[in-house]
Amino acid sequence: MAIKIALAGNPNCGKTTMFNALTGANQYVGNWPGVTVEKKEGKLKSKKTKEEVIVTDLPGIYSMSPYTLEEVVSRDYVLKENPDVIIDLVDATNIERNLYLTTQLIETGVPVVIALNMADLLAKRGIKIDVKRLSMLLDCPIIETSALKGEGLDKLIDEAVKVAKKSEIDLPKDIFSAELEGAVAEVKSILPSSVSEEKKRWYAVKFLENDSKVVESMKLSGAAAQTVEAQRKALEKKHDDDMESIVTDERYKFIQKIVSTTVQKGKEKLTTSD
Ligand code: BGO
Repeated sequence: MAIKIALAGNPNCGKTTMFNALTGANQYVGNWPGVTVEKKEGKLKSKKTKEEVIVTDLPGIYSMSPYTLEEVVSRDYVLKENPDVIIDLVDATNIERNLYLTTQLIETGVPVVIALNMADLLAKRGIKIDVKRLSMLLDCPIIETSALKGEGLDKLIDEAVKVAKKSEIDLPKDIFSAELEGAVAEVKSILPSSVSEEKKRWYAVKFLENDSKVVESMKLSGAAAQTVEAQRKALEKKHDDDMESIVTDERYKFIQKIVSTTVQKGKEKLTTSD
């Protein structure tokens, strides 16, 4: 069976350039079922892998919330079509903003490999990233790439294929405060057994946020729904804020914490060649 790779990332992170570099002319362009959002798929052109590898280019998005067609298309693909691995393109020159989506992708239970793209611009921009440490803190492999120059792509695919073939399943790591993690754990414990262990974190966070698509898609028992409601209300009261904002804040706090010890921004070098 072919290995399925999903390419995800923010708009402008270099996803089209990467998709073209990986698949060359072996592309099929259509639409996602029922919507006018473009769907691009292609066969990996690299001769390095024995297996057939299909790359699906997900729409560029900033978040996995349920508000835009692009977000819903990406979520449905990741959660329902069982890709073997997600390659998450992160624009290395804009790392804080890009990691916001990463914190949501790693929650889905689908293994993630980060392509730290635009790596060719880092030295010019005076940015230094401790990639090894960042990888450890996010608990996922990171490969530096330049989609534009075709650098790091073989290594990226090797890593993605390795992760796709791994038989053991890693559970997503905790990234929130102890208080929010406590609520997530409570909600995880009342989810139906039809939700696989590795996907429980995603569903727990989404139920806490009262995500309309998730609430519509999964009917909870009365007692389970009450547990979710009680956890949400307690946190909203304490923080005097809505749950989605509380979760967003906690994601950014986590990102700031890890970026503060892994990314150094120096003076930009003055060149005209960017
Ligand atoms: C223009 N390194 C560098 N330096 N640039 C990259 C890389 C990389 O690794 N990857 C992509 N780019 P898309 P989305 C452009 O179009 O693939 C560049 O939205 C320009 N165009 O070349 O389109 C890429 O699909 C004029 O740049 O991203 C593109 O994710 C001047 O990043 C841009 C400068 O890539 C976005 C750049 C007329």
